[in-house]
Amino acid sequence: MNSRQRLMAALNHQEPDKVPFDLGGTVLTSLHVNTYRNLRKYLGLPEVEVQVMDIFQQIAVVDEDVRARLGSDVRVVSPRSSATFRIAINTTDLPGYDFFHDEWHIGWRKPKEGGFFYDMFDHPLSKASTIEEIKNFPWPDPVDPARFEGLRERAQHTAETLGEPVILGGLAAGFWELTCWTRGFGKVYPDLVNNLPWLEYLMDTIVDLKIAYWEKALPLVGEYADVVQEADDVAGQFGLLISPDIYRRVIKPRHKKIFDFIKARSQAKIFYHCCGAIRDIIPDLIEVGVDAINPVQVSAKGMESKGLKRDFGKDITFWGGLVDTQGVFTDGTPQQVKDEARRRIDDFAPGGGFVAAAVHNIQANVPPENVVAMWEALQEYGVYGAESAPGRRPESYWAGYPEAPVVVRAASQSPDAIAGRALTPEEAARLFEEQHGDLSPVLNELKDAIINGNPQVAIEKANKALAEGVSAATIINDVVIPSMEIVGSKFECGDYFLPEMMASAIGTQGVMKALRPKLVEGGGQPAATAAIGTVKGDLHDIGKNLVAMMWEGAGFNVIDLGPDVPAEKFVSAIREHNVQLVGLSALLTTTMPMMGKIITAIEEAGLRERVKIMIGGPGTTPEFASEIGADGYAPDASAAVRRAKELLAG
Ligand code: B1M
Repeated sequence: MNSRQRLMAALNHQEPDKVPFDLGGTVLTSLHVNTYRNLRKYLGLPEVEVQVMDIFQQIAVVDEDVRARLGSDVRVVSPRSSATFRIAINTTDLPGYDFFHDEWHIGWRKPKEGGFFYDMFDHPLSKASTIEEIKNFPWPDPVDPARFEGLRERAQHTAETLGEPVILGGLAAGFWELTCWTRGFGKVYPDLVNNLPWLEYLMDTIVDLKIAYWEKALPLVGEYADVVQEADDVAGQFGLLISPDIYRRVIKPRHKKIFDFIKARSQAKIFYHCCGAIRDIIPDLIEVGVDAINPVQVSAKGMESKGLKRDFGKDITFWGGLVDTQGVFTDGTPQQVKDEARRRIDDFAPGGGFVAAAVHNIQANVPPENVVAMWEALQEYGVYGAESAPGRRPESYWAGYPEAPVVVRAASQSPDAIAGRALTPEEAARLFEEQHGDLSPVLNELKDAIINGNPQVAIEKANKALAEGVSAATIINDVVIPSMEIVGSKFECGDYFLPEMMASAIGTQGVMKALRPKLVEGGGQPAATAAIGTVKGDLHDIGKNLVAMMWEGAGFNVIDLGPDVPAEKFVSAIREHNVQLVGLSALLTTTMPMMGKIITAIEEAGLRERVKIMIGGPGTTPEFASEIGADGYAPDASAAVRRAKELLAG
């Protein structure tokens, strides 16, 4: 069986000779360049100049010698850039960073010191508000002939000469991702709540560009296109970022349009990448024609391998999930990695429908011996028909094997709500009623505008209340803070997702901006001053922004230091602003150790006694918080408010 036959058998839910393996086959299943260099060395292969497969993620092209040695079965065939576009890296005009703009005019930057990746910092449509601006935007030409030069020949070579499957790359990223990247994450989620027609126009413009690309690429590559690659991240660690309802009303019809178009013109299977906890929408993905999901983030909520295979294994292929960089891959022993890989093979491989790959690109902190241990597990346990084949283990093996957890769909994704530590929305509403039930009409309207995520009305009503003589302190204490408590409880119980929560929080931010000067004039004080940032090396800021907004909504004066924040900046913020609460956010296992370093720096500056320190982010835990000497941990933005108040009170 060659690699092409092996992969196609797996995708058709048949057992090939062995589980197909993807190492470096796509931009979502490769290794960080540093890890790749280490792996080559570990395998005793000669030093080579490592080619970068994707400049943004700094992942490597896996060379033929490694592919042959480890038997990778997958190879992407991607379009080239348009004729007019070349990346021009600017090393001078943004202090501390190298940066460039891509052909969608999105700005990307990499920290000069210790930066692992290029990340977005400039979203070209972030200030746009009219349809005309979308129409007049200089969109890249999806059918520029330069993109397609040699595409068919490369596909033919891959399929016929190498006997490998052709994974046909798409135009840049998924339509939703491109919407987020051009508009900006901070704008796109609230737009889903209160600017939807405009946003839909933007989405449809991008969908049309993508379809124009597929219209040309598919007939050109023809019978060689085995798999096409699409990607749209819509989930985080504990659940979807958007509600299933918004997915179904807004995103799914556009996925369907693109996938139907592809399926009508080719036999290709659809590979769809989406990180995080996507269990709730897997049936929808199956319905719109997705054949394989990646990266199967088994550490995310509801994504346990055995349960996924049990519930969806007949209809979808799991492409990934072998070992997760959020777990033992990074800090476990090779034996632990092997055990983990073996368990995933056992779960996913029986009956086909499994393409073995790590959960997402293998990060810069994964030791090479662990990459090899993952591969060894596959050689030992991933051979169908063998004594040790998936599903043919001796009885002794199964003793002590974890049972597939039965997934009970809780209304809530939040650890605090599940544990009963959070107020339910009903309790929060009752409390509001008891404490502030006799609000004037304008304050009632302000409350509704905050809870329903209508920023403009919220600001208007706050100003009207001020004009009517209500004090800033009353507006904040009697309306803003308890309204945001209701919003937080809705988020924790799963009624609200990122868009609704951000829309409310943006309204609150605007209200607080208008009220703060009046509060100072009236001799009022903010509840506390907090400095928050995502730690150095980490540019994920959606969660941090949400925590900052919720803290602001709880009446704190918040100094948002941004993403990629070094220890010195936290230290100076504490000194300059008389900070009482420090918030550290990190989403990468490569940057979590930076949290400990920042705490040490605060100690060394003699400031530790002055502040409480809270941490959060999907890889962090209460145990990790105490290990590094933080005072507290919160799993989400609403819990972060509760914890902050507890810490400051204690
Ligand atoms: Co990235 N990414 N990403 N990413 N990304 C993760 C984190 C990852 C888990 C995905 C995966 O493996 N499947 C993975 C990390 C794995 C690991 O660490 N081992 C990962 C990776 C690897 C990467 C890159 C390296 C690219 C790559 O190779 N794939 C690259 C690195 C960039 C960098 O930082 N230098 C990268 C890039 C990106 C995008 C730019 C595409 C985008 C970020 C956009 C942005 O933030 N401006 C992105 C996204 C969106 C994600 C996922 C899909 C979602 C994260 C998110 O925004 N969630 C994520 C998957 C996942 O989480 N499982 C993933 C929504 C947000 C509201 O939740 O941030 O968790 P969250 O915040 C929550 C809580 O955690 C908590 O409250 C928040 C609100 O409820 N919280 C706190 C957060 N901070 C807190 C602080 C507190 C208290 C609570 O006190 C102070």
